[in-house]
Amino acid sequence: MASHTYFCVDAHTCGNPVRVVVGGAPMLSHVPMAERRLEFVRNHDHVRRALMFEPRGHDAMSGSILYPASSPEYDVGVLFIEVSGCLPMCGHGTIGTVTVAIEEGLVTPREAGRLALETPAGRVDVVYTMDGRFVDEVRLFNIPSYLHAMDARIVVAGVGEIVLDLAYGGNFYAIIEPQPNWPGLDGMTVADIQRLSPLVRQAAQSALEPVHPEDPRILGVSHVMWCDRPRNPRAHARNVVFYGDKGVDRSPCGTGSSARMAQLTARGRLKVGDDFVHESIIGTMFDCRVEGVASVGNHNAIRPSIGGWARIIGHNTIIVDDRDPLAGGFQLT
Ligand code: PYC
Repeated sequence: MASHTYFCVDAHTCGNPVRVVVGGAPMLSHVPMAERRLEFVRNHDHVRRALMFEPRGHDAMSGSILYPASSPEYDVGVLFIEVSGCLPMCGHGTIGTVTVAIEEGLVTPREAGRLALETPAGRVDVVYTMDGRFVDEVRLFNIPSYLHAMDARIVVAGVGEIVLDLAYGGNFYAIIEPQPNWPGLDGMTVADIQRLSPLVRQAAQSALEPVHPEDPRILGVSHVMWCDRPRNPRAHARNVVFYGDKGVDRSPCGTGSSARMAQLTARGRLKVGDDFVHESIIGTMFDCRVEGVASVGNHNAIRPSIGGWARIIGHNTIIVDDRDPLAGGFQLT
């Protein structure tokens, strides 16, 4: 019988949870974070399930673990954990993690207001502003993001034909805009999103089977983004992102916003220098921007940035005790 204690700081970024594990996480080899992610998935995924699933987490739980970076070019390494697995990159997770790391004094920046993060998807530079001892805003300069496929046609049971784009912004997103068989978000309940998104994801995956052109360890359609016009006059667009088995992002989704800007730029609807304010299902917003161009394999890509805020909501000492029959975590299906 064993009992394990994890020291966590719980936060949320624009409404979506970020549980930052600051003590008790497994040691990993001193290799790049992309390899450490695979090592964690291979040998320690039970830690993710215990901390993300019920009874300690819930269907939308998300978080990160801080590790020493593998090279001096970075300030810290970040492993993203979520109900859906270990993401290569997570935008709302980055904003929450940086807020926690700075406010709790876990990372000392070499230059005030800047951090270089080593994520499994690559280097992510971050700038942040302070209001007294609190982090006010975090802006992350995300990895190159690109449109992978355009106008893919899938058939969704009970809905009919859906046309979608597939874009990468740190995860692969099936992106759906209003169209004859899907009039938009206003008629859609959260239960509808949770019912339809797995069908869309499965069909998009079967049709497109995406693999990152420069890193074959990153593959598969993991997220579905439903898009519509904004409610808030300050925003340019609204979205709801689905992940895991039932997760609905309460924030405007950082990697999703990056994928969306890559899609809109490839379609000529955004250009370098444009701001893009993205609104979430609960009305919170990310201030995003197309910072520049890049390439990913043979694809034209963009360099997106995402600005947002996070708040710490508690210090959480989590116990996983083998005497507990539900120690490994569970999900309702
Ligand atoms: O903000 O990148 C993000 C994200 C991914 C899944 C949920 N949020």
